[in-house]
Amino acid sequence: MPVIAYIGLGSNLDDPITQVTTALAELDAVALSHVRRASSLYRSDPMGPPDQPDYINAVAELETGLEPLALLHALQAIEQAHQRVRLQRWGARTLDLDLLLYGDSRIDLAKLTVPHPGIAERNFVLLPLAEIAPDLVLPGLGSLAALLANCPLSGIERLD
Ligand code: ROI
Repeated sequence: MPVIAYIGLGSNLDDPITQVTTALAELDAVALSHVRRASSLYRSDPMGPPDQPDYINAVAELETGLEPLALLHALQAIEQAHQRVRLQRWGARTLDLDLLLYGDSRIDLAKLTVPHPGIAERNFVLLPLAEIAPDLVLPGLGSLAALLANCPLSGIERLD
């Protein structure tokens, strides 16, 4: 049975708009999966060390027949294909793909936590998510609308 998953995309190196746009097409090409909706692109201030470029962020709604870990591995393969280098914890990166939500599931494995931890503090996740799924309720976290109401919305802008 297909499941609706939400994927967070982020990049702040090596032409971030192209990184994220290309990754959306690659997500759509993942086995047993297709992108049903994608948010606009957003420019956001870096969370973490401030001495790094601004990020481009987006969220995709993916219908998938893959199990969570198989989906995670597909996301990691796309990251690798974008020559992801990770020099520093919370530092700059060419492409980050986060499995934010997987249907109604709560997953607590060594390699994978869903809903993605930190989602509630990240306006660069909540805002694009609300653009494509405003009525969402996040397992264990409540409504997206309530999370947004409690998250500062400074340092982010939607691109057109
Ligand atoms: N900051 C922003 N604005 N966007 C991101 O996608 C992002 N990703 C990260 C860290 C380094 C936490 N900061 C970020 O992994």
